[in-house]
Formats: sequence, C-alpha cells, structure tokens
Amino acid sequence: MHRPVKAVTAACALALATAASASAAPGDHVPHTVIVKYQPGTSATVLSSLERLVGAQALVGRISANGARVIRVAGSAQAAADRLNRSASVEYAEPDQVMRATAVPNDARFAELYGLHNTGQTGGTPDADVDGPEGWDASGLGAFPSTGGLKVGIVDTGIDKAHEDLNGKTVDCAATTAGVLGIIGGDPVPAESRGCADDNDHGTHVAGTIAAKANNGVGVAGVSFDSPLGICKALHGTLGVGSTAAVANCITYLAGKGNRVISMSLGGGESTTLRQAVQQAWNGGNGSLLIAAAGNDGDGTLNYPAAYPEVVSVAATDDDDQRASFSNANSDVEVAAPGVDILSTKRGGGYVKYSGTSMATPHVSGVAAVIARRGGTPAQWRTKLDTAVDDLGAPGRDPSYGFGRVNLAKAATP
Ligand SMILES: [Ca+2]
Ligand SMILES: [Ca+2]
Ligand SMILES: [Ca+2]
Repeated sequence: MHRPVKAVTAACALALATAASASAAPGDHVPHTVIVKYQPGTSATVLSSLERLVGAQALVGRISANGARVIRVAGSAQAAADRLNRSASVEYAEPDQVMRATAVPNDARFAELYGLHNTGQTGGTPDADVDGPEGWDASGLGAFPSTGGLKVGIVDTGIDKAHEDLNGKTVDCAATTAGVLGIIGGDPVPAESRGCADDNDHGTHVAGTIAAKANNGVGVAGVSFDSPLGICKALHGTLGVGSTAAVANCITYLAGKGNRVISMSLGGGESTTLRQAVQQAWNGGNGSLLIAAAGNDGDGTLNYPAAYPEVVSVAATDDDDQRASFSNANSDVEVAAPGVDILSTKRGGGYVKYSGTSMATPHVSGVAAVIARRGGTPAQWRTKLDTAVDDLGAPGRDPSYGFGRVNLAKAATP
C-alpha cells in the first residue's frame, strides 16, 4: 500500500522504511553545516577568529529571524557547534538539522473525500469527518466563491501552480535551494526569483487540501477553497528533505508576506533556530497562527516545529475517527484531523491519495483560515480551533487526539 523510500545520502542515514515514518531522528543533521548566533556587539575580528578556529569554509546563508550565520565547516558540525558554544561571544550554535515532509504516497485513485464528508463511502463511519459542507454553509460559503478567503502560507516542497484545481491561487512564491548534496545544504534563504515549483508532489497535495477550487466541476475541494496561497519551498527532491535553516527562513518569509495562517506538514529535531523563527512569527507584527504535523513515528516522539508551545500540533485520524497507526501521540498533540488515504491534487495534473500527519495538518490549516477570516488575533483563532472539535478518545484533551478532531461546522459559529 505504501511506497518504501530509501535514504540516498549519508545525510539521510535514517531510512524512511514504513508507511509514514518521516520525521528525523535526533542527531540527523546536514553534514558540515552549523548555525551560529553571536552576541550583539561581537566584533568582526572575534567572529572571524572563532570561525577560523572551527574550520569554517564558507558563509552559506543567514537566518532571517535572528541574524544567525549558517556556515560550512571542514569537520564535524557537532564538534564545531560545541566549540563555538564555549565562547562567551556566542549566544548559541547548533548543527543545521534535517527536516522532512511527513507523508508517503500510495495508489493514485479517485475517491470520495471522506475527511470532509464521510458517508461511509470508504467503509468507515458516517460523519467521522470535519463537517465540510455543513461548515461551508454555516460560514456563508455555500455559494462556493472562488476568492475572498484568508491567505494561507505553506512551507513544503512547492506547488504545481498550473494545476486545474489550484491555478491562480499562488500569490507569494519563493524557494530555498537544495545545494551540492542534491537535497539539502544549499542556500537556506528563500528567493522569489527561483519560483516555487514542486519537485515532489507533497506540497501540491497539501495545497489542494487547504485550498483546491470548489464547485469548478473538476477534482477535489479544499477546506478553505477561496483562500489564496503563499508558498515557500524548503523541502527538496523525491525524499522531501530540507534543513532547519531553510524551514526557519521560509516561516519568516511567509509571516513577512502577511500569511496569518502557516501550514507545515514537516518535522524534525529540536532547534534553537527553528524555535526563534516560530516565536517571531507567532508574536511578531500581526502574528501568524502556526500549524504543524505531530509526526509519523506512531509513538510518543516529539516532532518539531509541532512540539513548540507556539505551534499547533496535528494528529491524524482515519475514516472511523480512530487515531492513525502512524500518528504520534504525546501531551503536545493539540487537535486531530483526517490523515489516512486523503485524496488531493497531484503535481503535473490529476489527483492522488497520501497518508500522514502531513495530510491531517492542511485540514486544520483550512479550518483555521475559515476561522481567521472573521478577524481577531492568532491566539483567539487558536482558542476557537481547540474548542471547535468533536472530542474523541478519552474525554477532554488526550495524547492521541488532543482536544479532538476539528469540525468546520463548529468553527463556523463565532
Ligand atoms: Ca475542484
Ligand atoms: Ca505545540
Ligand atoms: Ca479526547
């Protein structure tokens, strides 16, 4: 049913061997790459002597959120970071970690979107869904307008901008580069000149679940089908791999472009760089509501950015409203959404079913966009999101489902 994906470089020593096991193991990092943030006022002389000491060879990029430098070193990234952290001039230094898309494809088939409207068509439980049609009606979207929705930002593998169910939707578009390693280790600073073309399918699939055109006679319908999209490509290649530096800079880019809901179907290890980018997006300016995949390890693993307190962590359910076997369960899981055999848009045209907390996350981002269009603050949207649920599992918040599976009809009422 699922396509096993093999790691192809030393940077990807963790093989993605199972259905949806796609988060990075601790210590899985970009070779020879260190993110270092110096204390304010550190002189150029001190900086260059420290970097010489750790064998720095090149400045690869910068972290937009905090000005940290991304440097390439000759030897071990961890050893260089450890050495830098011993200097009073260094606020923090850490290896640049690997971030991964959290889904794998299976057969390309048309099917009903049970996640939006479950009639038992896949053999599941009727109404084990997010109440899409009921929610659209209650939100005044029952005439299926094509524009007017809240813009949603997506950090992923890019998008097929020309897809029949997505064309005209992409209004912000930038990409990091994959670099000399083929998939990671390139320039982590997104540039609009590079476009945001999808080289994987994952990003196009996520985009369709959030905002595919509704009532246009073709394909599927996104939860927030009248939303335009801000796209930042941080993940690359058939493995959907990127670095912490690239993901952090994409968050900052999208927040700066006014994407007030940002969807991240990806994850990896903990990182000070990622945390600071997340905090800045959540707290800064108008603020953005950040939504990310809980992870596909099927255990209690904390996956970042989801596990930061500033980010809504999304678990996956199936067509019986049961926790998906791959979905991580921990005390940080905040809400759940359908994530098993989700049909959505495919790069190059057509539609495909994927499974993963990656597929659950955009359902929640779509619900958040419908909430946020009414105005208010990200904190208010988050409170509404957490209460507009159908409680599953143990009563109240629990590690498998968080507060419960999101429900658009409940989200539609102020
Ligand atoms: Ca459609
Ligand atoms: Ca969280
Ligand atoms: Ca519960």
